[in-house]
Amino acid sequence: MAQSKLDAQRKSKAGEGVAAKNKQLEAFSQAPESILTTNQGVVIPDNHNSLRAGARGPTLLEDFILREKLTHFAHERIPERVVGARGCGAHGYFELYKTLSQYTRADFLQEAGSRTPVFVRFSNLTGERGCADTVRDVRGFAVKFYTREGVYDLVGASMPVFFIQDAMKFPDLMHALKPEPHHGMPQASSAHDTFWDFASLVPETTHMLMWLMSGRALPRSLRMMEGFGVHTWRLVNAHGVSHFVKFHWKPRLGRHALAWEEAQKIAGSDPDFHRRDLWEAIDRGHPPEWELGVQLVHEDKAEGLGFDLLDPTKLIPEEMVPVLPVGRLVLNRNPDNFFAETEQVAFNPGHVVPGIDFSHDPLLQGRLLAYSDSQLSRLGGPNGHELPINRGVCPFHNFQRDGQHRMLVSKGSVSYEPNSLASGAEFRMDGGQQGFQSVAEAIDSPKLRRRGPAFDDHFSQATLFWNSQPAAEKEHIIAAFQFELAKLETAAIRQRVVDNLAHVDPKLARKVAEPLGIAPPDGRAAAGRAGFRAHRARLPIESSPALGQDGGGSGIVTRKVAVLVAPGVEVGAYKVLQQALQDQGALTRVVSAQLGVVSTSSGQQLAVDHTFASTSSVLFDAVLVPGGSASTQALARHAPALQFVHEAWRHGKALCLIGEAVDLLQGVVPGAPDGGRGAGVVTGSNDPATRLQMAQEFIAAIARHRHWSRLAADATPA
Ligand code: HDD
Repeated sequence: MAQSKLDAQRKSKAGEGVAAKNKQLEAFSQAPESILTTNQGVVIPDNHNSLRAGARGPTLLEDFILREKLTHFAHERIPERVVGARGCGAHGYFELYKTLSQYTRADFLQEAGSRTPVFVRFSNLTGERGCADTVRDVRGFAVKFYTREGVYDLVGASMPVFFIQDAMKFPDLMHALKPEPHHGMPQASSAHDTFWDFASLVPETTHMLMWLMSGRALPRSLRMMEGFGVHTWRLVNAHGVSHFVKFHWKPRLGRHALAWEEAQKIAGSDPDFHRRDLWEAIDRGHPPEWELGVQLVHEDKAEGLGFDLLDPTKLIPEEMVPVLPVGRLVLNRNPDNFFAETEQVAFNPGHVVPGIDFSHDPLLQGRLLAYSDSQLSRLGGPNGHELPINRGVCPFHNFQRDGQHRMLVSKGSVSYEPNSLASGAEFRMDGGQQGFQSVAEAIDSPKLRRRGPAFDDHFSQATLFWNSQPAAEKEHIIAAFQFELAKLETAAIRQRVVDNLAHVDPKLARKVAEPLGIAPPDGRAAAGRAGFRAHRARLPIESSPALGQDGGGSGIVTRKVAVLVAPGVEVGAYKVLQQALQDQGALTRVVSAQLGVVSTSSGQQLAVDHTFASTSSVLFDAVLVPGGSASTQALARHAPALQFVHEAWRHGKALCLIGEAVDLLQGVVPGAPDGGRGAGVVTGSNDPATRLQMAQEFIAAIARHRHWSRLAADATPA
């Protein structure tokens, strides 16, 4: 019986899955009604007053309506994820460009053009469920593919490497990184003693520390962030031939970062910055996209790479093995209900489908146990796969039964195998070749607790990452180390960190140590410590542009531009610019001292979207100030307006100052070279002949994302 259902499902057309998943979710959804009932369906006569003995008398215990309501409320929380607690998600699909049948038998990777429904959840690693979005952290990038041959979860992250090499250290890492247990601080931050104590004593963390201190830990948007499968996985074809594979998600909008000061301010101005950004982009019809890329390594060639593919603190530089684009991920539908979907979704790296298999990466192997275990307590039992968001689109059948919250009504007397009683069933019900086949490799080794020799190389790829950064990004990394280490109470930990950094790059270590009041970095002292390994691989490349910050993508679609105005604003040129920005998919918002309208120099009225008090420059990508002498004078007298311009300037954002508005620069960045008119600052007049040219320059400046050199040029606190 099960066999025939499986056959039917395999014959269904690729792409029908997206509609099938939506239909399945729809069957469980509920819209608001005009009448309220209890959970038993009894109509509630009055939802404002409990039942009492007389209008001023005590409430009666028999009020089952009140009791049900209060009891449900008291139990409407489930434990948050022990890591990755803060997250947001979206529905969409994965579309394959061309068949990967040469490498894998995975059904969803066979047919060019086929679409597989997906649900994606992005998360912060460290913080609790209510933490701010823009904290310095690695982001989870978990993709659930509802394929015709089962659910496949690619549970990845925004960085291609991890802190540790062995799952044995995961609880230690997370205990060190999470708030300290005696006082529960700090929230969602690595800038505290226990984290750096652990990190300094476990030098295998060094490569990941470089990523964590870089702009990669401060994405401008989840839509502008890369994703990685991190571990080496395996693709296995129909003949059982296996290739090692690394998965990459490349964002269409390019990878872009926030400035650290900006990220901190956003955490206060809009703690939901990332989830709002994702929601609004989908809502406004700009579905974010990523390209799935694979790096394939024949199993026989893995030895020659110079590092161990099983070590999750290593990546394969793209210059050594190119990333082949194989398909695209499109997120085009927001969830209907945060709890039912985003909170209850349960990812598991152990959810694989035929054609995808595990490598022996010891971190991955530990994860295979951890997720279902964690979900047992989070979802309260073993039936989480029955929740609508977790259900596959293909039928499933086995003799597992019962347990908390079982929804399936399994029929018949048979719940064992083999059997001869289930109607139509054979005595044995194995799927044989149709089923998941593990790679049939011979393993004949002694049992031991030891890592491969190349795992001892803790620094060569950290150095590669450092060498790959442009000058401005190097400054950000140094500043990030300095910020984090200055927060520590224990000087000896600072010293150990910079001693380790001397093995990444002596100049980096020296610069980091400068303001910290410690001795100069001493690489030999680091080498003398327990846990330090001297092995260092020789890589065939010295730097890898793909590892740099701020890359790829073009255009300004969904970028937000603040337009600062005051009464008397001259809108001639502004209207042209606004139209040009809108045509390119950017969003303009008018900011002024008061809500309502401002009157323009020509007597028109311009609607205001925000006041200076209700928004902030950090929530925008660029700032446009139209001209007009009255308007400019009013803005120049209004401190929040000046701060808006100053902050945008020092955070390297594109600015366009029209006519008299150019004068604002004198007030905000007096000491800057060229009076602040450097890269990314577009100025122009209201002259109709130059408006289009000005619009094009401004659009190009926004598309560059940031003009980072300005951060170093201005030392004035914003
Ligand atoms: Fe993990 C959640 C990603 C190592 C144990 N992890 C979790 C989530 C993501 C990752 C994206 C959130 C899933 C969701 O949205 O529901 N984890 C990673 C990556 C890792 C990694 C990319 C390294 C390559 N994780 C890792 C290890 C262990 C865990 C080594 C334990 C041995 N991770 C968990 C967990 C979580 C989890 C405790 C918390 C809630 C859950 O799984 O369902 O089991």
